[in-house]
Amino acid sequence: MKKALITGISGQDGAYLANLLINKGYQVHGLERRTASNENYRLRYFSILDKIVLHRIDLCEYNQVTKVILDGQFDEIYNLAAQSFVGSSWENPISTSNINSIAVTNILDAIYTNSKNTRFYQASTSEMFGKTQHKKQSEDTPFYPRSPYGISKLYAHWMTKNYRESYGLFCCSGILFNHESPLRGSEFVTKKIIESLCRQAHGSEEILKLGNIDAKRDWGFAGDYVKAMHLMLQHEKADDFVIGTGQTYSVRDFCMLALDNLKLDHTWSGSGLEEKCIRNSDKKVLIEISSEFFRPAEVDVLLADPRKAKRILGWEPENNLNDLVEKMIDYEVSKITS
Ligand code: NDP
Ligand code: GDR
Repeated sequence: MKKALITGISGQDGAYLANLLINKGYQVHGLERRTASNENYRLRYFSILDKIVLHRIDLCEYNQVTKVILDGQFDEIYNLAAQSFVGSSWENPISTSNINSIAVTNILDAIYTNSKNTRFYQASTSEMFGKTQHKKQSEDTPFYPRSPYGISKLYAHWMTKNYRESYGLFCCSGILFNHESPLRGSEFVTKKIIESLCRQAHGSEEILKLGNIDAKRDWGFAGDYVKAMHLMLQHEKADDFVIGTGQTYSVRDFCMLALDNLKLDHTWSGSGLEEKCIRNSDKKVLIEISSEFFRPAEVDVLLADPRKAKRILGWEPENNLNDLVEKMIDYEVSKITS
């Protein structure tokens, strides 16, 4: 039986990955922080909480990290723990850097010192491309991060590569583009849109307030993306891979897909901060723009070139954006109507 450790197991990807590994027969251990607050609702959603060995440690404390890795002698470690919300990384640049950068060095060094045969996965991100000058982003595209989050992840990305090249450790970075699911945190734009529009379709008088709806992202389904993480650690050679769909859509496009799916006939009017989306039947404002949700520096457009992952790992996304929107709406509506 293979043994895996997942940091950030209480998050979206942690839950999908834990479920995947348990179904493959792994013994799964998870790290959570002492101040963990979400009561592992995502692990409960998959009914797997009682199948996981949980450890409560501080990933920024080297001695605690070392002990878990030395005692565990894991076959695979997936490092998913992070302050993952780009927007709040400007308000919390230091704590973001501690968990997203320094904690990764703690894990890498603990593996090097105590468990050299452990295979390591680092959750890198398309945010490292940031203000890219390239239409599509592959493993060879230069990085230009635009937020404390992107910069902290780039440090960890290079550190992962460095431990691979310096010591021959099996360390991979998955450069994952945005991926969403019914279990996405409510602060991220897709979940925020789906939650509010579902409530409005069921009678709520609220108005959805958004920031830059012209930003474009390559959005996929988290359930597909955790399969890529696992495939990377099964491959004969450690390497870095871009994971995405190869399609990009604006936040406005995402809103329109959700509005259509919910049969909310609508009209957009105005521009800039005055832009609104209005329901045709009763002229209720569904969406408006608020300066509160604009970022100090924006990543305008991201688009993956995931050909290497297809060629070497045989990985391809199984769900398109429509499938994703449907899954997210079904989940939300079932919560409202149950
Ligand atoms: P989530 O925000 O859903 O989960 C993040 C996890 O990290 C949670 O378990 C959270 O614990 C934990 N965490 C946060 N801060 C700390 C801390 N200081 N100490 C220990 N644990 C902490 O993110 P996702 O599941 O969406 O993403 C997983 C990883 O992949 C992250 O590293 C993210 O940056 C990266 N990534 C995500 C992408 C996406 O589109 N989803 C794309 C590319 C990369 P708690 O529940 O206690 O808050
Ligand atoms: P992102 O995801 O920053 O790409 O990071 P997010 O969903 O937060 O933003 C996507 C785009 O939407 C624009 N936007 C808004 N965003 C939020 N959250 N709320 C709003 O009201 C809003 N209005 C417009 C943003 O400006 C942005 O352009 C996600 C995270 O999962 C990271 O951890 C991960 O590394 C990257 O994806 C890839």
